[in-house]
Amino acid sequence: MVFRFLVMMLVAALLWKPSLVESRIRHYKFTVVKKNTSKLCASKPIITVNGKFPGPTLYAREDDTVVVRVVNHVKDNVTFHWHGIRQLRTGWADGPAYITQCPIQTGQSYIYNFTLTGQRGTLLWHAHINWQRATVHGAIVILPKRGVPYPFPKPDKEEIIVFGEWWKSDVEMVINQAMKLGQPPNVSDAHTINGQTGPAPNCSSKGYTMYVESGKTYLLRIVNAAVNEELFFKIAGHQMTIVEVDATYTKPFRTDTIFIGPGQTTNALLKADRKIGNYQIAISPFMDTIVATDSQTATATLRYNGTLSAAASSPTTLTTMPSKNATKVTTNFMDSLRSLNSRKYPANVPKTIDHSLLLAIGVGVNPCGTCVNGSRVVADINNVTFVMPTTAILQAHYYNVSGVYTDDFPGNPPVPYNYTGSPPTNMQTTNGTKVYRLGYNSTVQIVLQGTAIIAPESHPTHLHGFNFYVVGKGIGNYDPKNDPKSFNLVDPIERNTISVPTGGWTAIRFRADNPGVWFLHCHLEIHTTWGLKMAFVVENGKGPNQSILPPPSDLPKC
Ligand SMILES: *[C@@H]1O[C@H](CO)[C@@H](O)[C@H](O)[C@H]1NC(C)=O
Ligand SMILES: *[C@@H]1O[C@H](CO)[C@@H](O)[C@H](O)[C@H]1NC(C)=O
Ligand SMILES: *[C@@H]1O[C@H](CO)[C@@H](O)[C@H](O)[C@H]1NC(C)=O
Ligand SMILES: *[C@@H]1O[C@H](CO)[C@@H](O)[C@H](O)[C@H]1NC(C)=O
Ligand SMILES: *[C@@H]1O[C@H](CO)[C@@H](O)[C@H](O)[C@H]1NC(C)=O
Ligand SMILES: *[C@@H]1O[C@H](CO)[C@@H](O)[C@H](O)[C@H]1NC(C)=O
Ligand SMILES: *[C@@H]1O[C@H](CO)[C@@H](O)[C@H](O)[C@H]1NC(C)=O
Ligand SMILES: *[C@@H]1O[C@H](CO)[C@@H](O)[C@H](O)[C@H]1NC(C)=O
Ligand SMILES: *[C@@H]1O[C@H](CO)[C@@H](O)[C@H](O)[C@H]1NC(C)=O
Ligand SMILES: *[C@@H]1O[C@H](CO)[C@@H](O)[C@H](O)[C@H]1NC(C)=O
Ligand SMILES: *[C@@H]1O[C@H](CO)[C@@H](O)[C@H](O)[C@H]1NC(C)=O
Ligand SMILES: *[C@@H]1O[C@H](CO)[C@@H](O)[C@H](O)[C@H]1NC(C)=O
Ligand SMILES: [Cu+2]
Repeated sequence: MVFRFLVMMLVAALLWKPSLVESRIRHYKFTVVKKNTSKLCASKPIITVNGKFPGPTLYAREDDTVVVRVVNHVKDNVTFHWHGIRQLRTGWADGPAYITQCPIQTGQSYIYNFTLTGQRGTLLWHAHINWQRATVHGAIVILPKRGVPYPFPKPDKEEIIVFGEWWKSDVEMVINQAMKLGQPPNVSDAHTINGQTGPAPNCSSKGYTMYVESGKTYLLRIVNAAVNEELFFKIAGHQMTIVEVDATYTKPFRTDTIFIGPGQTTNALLKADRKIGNYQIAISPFMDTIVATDSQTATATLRYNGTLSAAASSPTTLTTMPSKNATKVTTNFMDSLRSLNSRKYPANVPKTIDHSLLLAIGVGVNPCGTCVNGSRVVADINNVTFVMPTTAILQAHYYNVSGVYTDDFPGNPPVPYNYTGSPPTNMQTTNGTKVYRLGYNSTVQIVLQGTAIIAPESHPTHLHGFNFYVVGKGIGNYDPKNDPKSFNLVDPIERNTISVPTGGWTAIRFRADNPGVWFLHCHLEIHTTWGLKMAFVVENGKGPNQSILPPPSDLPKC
């Protein structure tokens, strides 16, 4: 009897201990410094974290607390965003400048402190001020809790693959010049894969090499950190199996082409099942309208270890990329994405909706006395071109400071029109710092409706603080009567950034269970700069753990 009791105690102790040590605090130090690059198309100083491009990978496990101490040693203001991390009650650590925090100024430091709850997979971190994220970005790997397996066959090895966009000029000069002229900015000069372009005009980089062993399976953790471009990704001769996007598991499916927007992440299994040799890896842009893009294909190499036939000097099996306007490839890819929706990882799609919003997103043209044509291109949501405040909205909300924002953001276009067919000839917008208020735990449906003002475009739209379910999409104007009939409320993909198709719409749903101020914006940085952004204020709940936590004592001041 006693013996049995002791055994039970022992078992209990053994079971108890791992859960005590399971969640850890992970400390990182991010020193923001300028660093000369020589490997790439131009030797120039770029802003980096710890001198690295791409920056360091942040590793943690689900339930861990991550503490990143940022020290700013550059002349520019900086802020950091942990893209896709829910930041439950810790909006102070979310990072978009003037939305949740004032910038970390030269010589200052700030500690980002947040806990990873209910998420596992790949995400990315990036600077969230001006165009700094062009060079200030890196991957986030959230491993499952200790002892919890992946819901797919365990890979032999994992590989992080980060895409970027490279300008020979200083990026802040590129955007400043565009804003001064009121015109679109110069497109980038090259794309990068793990910080290297591969052979490209006037670029010396040989390109990144990924080594594999024949027969082994690799988990590719793919991050699109490009500034203004949605990308296609291929590996010559190989299929990949998609298993996760934006740190949520998917139903596995095989594909030879991945479509990935800026801010999105994709995990894919790659089996090294081809003849030993060299295979080209490539990325190229997607753009199915008249908008200019950087058409340079960046290349890297998948190299099998083993024999001479795979030596660096051996020929490489090449791949052909989809054309820039290959809309069908993007549609096929997006239509194949489904939530895993298993017992363990259910899709909790809101079935009833408290707030139903229609957000018309696109560009416009406003008068500008000092611009070349007397006008400037802007962007807007429901005809509001967002004006950045000079104090962070979250602080203004928390301390009840008036005059920073108004809470009259329109939930519907002020004047409905034929969004994708015959847009108004008056392309002017209004401007303002407006937010939309949501009650704690209310349910929200947003239909993101693209417009054809100037030209229709695809908009990879990102919501901070939440994952949402993508319940429907279509081409043309959203039809509130008929389109909901075909919504997928069973296993829609869950993510934090979604491409709204060119000249079409996408419907998303989420539960506002995270109090704070949460940015919604196009992740094409140029559209954000032009004003395609707004914020939600989610009220505190009444329960004990339903309020935003107090701000950290080192929160930067404006
Ligand atoms: C970086 O390179 C430029 C020229 O390419 C040079 O003028 C400058 O001194 C270098 N800066 C550092 C910090 O090495
Ligand atoms: C991070 O936040 C937790 C509370 O969530 C606190 O206990 C801890 O001291 C903080 N760490 C740092 C380094 O600020
Ligand atoms: C943008 O491109 C134009 C035309 O090629 C060039 O004259 C200008 O210097 C570029 N701007 C920047 C900031 O690189
Ligand atoms: C490469 O550099 C040369 C010399 O600076 C220039 O004339 C040429 O136009 C460049 N080519 C490309 C494709 O940028
Ligand atoms: C493959 O070869 C590279 C380069 O020689 C080496 O760094 C790497 O460790 C090898 N990997 C395996 C799995 O053998
Ligand atoms: C895509 O662009 C190519 C030219 O690059 C053109 O020939 C083709 O018709 C276009 N396809 C579509 C569907 O617009
Ligand atoms: C604006 O000016 C540029 C050059 O200054 C010109 O090429 C362009 O056609 C003008 N656009 C409009 C809409 O007038
Ligand atoms: C919208 O405009 C397109 C193109 O002009 C037209 O085909 C379509 O019928 C219009 N839709 C409505 C609802 O008016
Ligand atoms: C947007 O607002 C401007 C300025 O008030 C107005 O002139 C224009 O008609 C509005 N456009 C739409 C589509 O609502
Ligand atoms: C907002 O609009 C007003 C009136 O149209 C204009 O005077 C002001 O300059 C605009 N502000 C910004 C930041 O664009
Ligand atoms: C939010 O609302 C749902 C549905 O009414 C309820 O099941 C859930 O417990 C609520 N969550 C919180 C945190 O209040
Ligand atoms: C940095 O941020 C502070 C606070 O908002 C602001 O006053 C200052 O002008 C900014 N500096 C630069 C170079 O933008
Ligand atoms: Cu956009």
